[in-house]
Amino acid sequence: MFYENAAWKKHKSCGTSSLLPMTPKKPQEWLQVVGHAGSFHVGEFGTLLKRFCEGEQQCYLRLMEDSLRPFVPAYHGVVQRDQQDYNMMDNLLTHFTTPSIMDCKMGSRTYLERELLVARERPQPRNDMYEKMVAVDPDAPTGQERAQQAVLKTRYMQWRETLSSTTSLGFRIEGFRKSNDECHTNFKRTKSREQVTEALDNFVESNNHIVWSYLRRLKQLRQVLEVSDFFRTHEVVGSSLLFLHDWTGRTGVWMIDFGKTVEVPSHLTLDHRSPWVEGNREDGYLWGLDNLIDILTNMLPLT
Ligand code: I3P
Repeated sequence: MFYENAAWKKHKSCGTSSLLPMTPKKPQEWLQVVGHAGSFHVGEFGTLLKRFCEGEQQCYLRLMEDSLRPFVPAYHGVVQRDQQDYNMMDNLLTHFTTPSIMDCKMGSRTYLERELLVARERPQPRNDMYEKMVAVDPDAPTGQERAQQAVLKTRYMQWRETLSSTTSLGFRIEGFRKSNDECHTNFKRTKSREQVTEALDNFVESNNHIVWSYLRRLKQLRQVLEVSDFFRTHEVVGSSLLFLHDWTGRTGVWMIDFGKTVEVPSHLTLDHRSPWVEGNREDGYLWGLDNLIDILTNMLPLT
């Protein structure tokens, strides 16, 4: 069962989209809070079906052969439902009991370099993004944007990045749902370390054991990212870390959403920490992970 009215983003076949499922009183009862509405179905045998995107499929196929495999949902190929193709992957919630779940969008940039080129060559100002912008800050549009009642997508994305912690910390909280069904999705202006810390503390309900477990997993992930062939050769944009914990103390973090992850030309390798300069394809993913680890570490009492 999908809770489509609450979907944050409209449906589309590719691009980033993730899930915040509802407390699974029955395994098939899901709530899509973050993600493009209608992009997901719960499959059989503990699987999740995500609307097909070829770029994402290529990433999953490569990731299944990479050292990052333990940090992504297992990929099981393409299936059809009602004449629509879906990528089938493990449903990460299967082994949790009424979990709390959080989506953090990683990186200091949320649009691909190629999107920037397209925006320059064929600018397509968008009214929906203008509306979303003025809803948050009526003073944000320029005079020209106000006259057009429209903004370019890249301009909107950059504005979102600087308004949130994406630019300042290299990641942002997109939303979370706690095991008691409390749902928080209003993080567009959550920018400072203090604001992010407060939100994270709310998510883990000040439970140091959970923080410690997340930290251990994130440090393992960082070690693997630093040696992963896949990671070194891909611009990873719009990808999220999915955090899950439940009352048993079980925790997990996985990388999800590879709809905007693209291979870079062979003469480039990325370190994911260097500042972005157009052409270097750097995405700030590891810089963001460093900051996230640092913030979580500071939430623990000094020993
Ligand atoms: C959306 C968000 C998504 C983006 C979407 C934006 O803004 O930045 O990441 O999808 O673009 O509308 P917001 O979070 O403020 O609602 P992609 O990452 O797939 O580009 P879209 O409207 O073109 O789908």
